[in-house]
Amino acid sequence: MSDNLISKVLKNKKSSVPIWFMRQAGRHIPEYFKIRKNEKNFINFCLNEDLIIKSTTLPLKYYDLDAAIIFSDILMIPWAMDRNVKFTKNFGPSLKPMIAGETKIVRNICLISKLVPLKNSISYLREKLPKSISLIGFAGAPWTLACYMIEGRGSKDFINTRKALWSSYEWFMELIETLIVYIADKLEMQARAGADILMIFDSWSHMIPNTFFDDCAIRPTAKIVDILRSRKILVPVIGFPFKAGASIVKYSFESKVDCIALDWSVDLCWAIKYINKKVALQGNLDPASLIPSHSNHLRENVLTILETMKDRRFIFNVGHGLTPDCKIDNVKEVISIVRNYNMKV
Ligand code: 1CP
Repeated sequence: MSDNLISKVLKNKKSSVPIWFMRQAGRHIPEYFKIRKNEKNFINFCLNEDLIIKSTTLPLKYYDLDAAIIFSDILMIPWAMDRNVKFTKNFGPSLKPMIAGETKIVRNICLISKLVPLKNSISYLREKLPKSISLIGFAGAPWTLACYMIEGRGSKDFINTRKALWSSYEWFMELIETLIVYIADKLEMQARAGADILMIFDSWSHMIPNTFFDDCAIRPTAKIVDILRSRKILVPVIGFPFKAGASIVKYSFESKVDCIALDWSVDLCWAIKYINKKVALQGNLDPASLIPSHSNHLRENVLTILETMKDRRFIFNVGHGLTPDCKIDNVKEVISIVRNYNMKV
């Protein structure tokens, strides 16, 4: 593993605070839309090496960042499972919904062979990017993928997914187990291709009924990490249990991830008190703070985050993805505050 700032933090070494942004690669950078015009079909975009490489490196042209996240989408696994994934402008993703207890769960696809462009892009980028920049590979967590696969689209409450869990628990767990293997395969492929960090996005973990949090979030994540380690993939894993509240504490002790990405609702004083001290932390600026052209509170908030986290192994980030309307100047300002802070301490 290269010895860049993020790897240092994650390998338990003393380091200044690194910085990158979730969802930095697309959407808020005007040139992204120019690149996107070349390929209107988003799945094809995610399968085009040239476009993956251009989008991944785009934020590095604007910002002094410590990481690049590979351009792809969490829904490439359901796509590879033939769930008829489509992205429609102004609507978002749609998939063929799975009927709980009825839809046959496919277990024999060769995921890796369907994602060769992703693998090739990572190999190319790891070769080309400076060693000081981490390359992050990622996947959606089993629960979050199951949410999209059952619901067939995004949702405010994922009621059909939760209903499926209560009505067809064994079927649901078979789906989770199947996804665990595909996710581990995809993460392994990315690490072997050159990703130095892996991230698991559980963007809908706040939709898990509390009684099932272990079954649907903690145990599946721990199993994925176990599979990776058993296959000698030793790169650090960042988990993102979005808005999971107090359950983040148990997740931090049992999910086996090396770092937890904290969402913007988490009180950092609470986090440093209760979250497993062996894991590094990442977060958690509200991405909405980067939308207004001017805010009196932005600088103050960034400094408060840095001060609060000064005794922890910490990576500065947003507490959820950058939105399309966030301002490039605000992102630059945050980076400069973090860099200046590092020079002083
Ligand atoms: O039209 C477009 O250009 C599509 C917009 C877009 C982009 C740029 C989508 C559709 N996905 C992506 C890329 C993407 N997705 C990345 C690449 C790196 C980056 O942008 O920096 C990553 C890491 C993701 C991960 C992802 N996709 C998540 C997890 C992170 C999170 O924000 O919670 C989720 C939930 C998705 C699903 C998804 N993909 C796209 C959309 C519009 C959605 C969300 C739909 C919903 O709200 O349910």
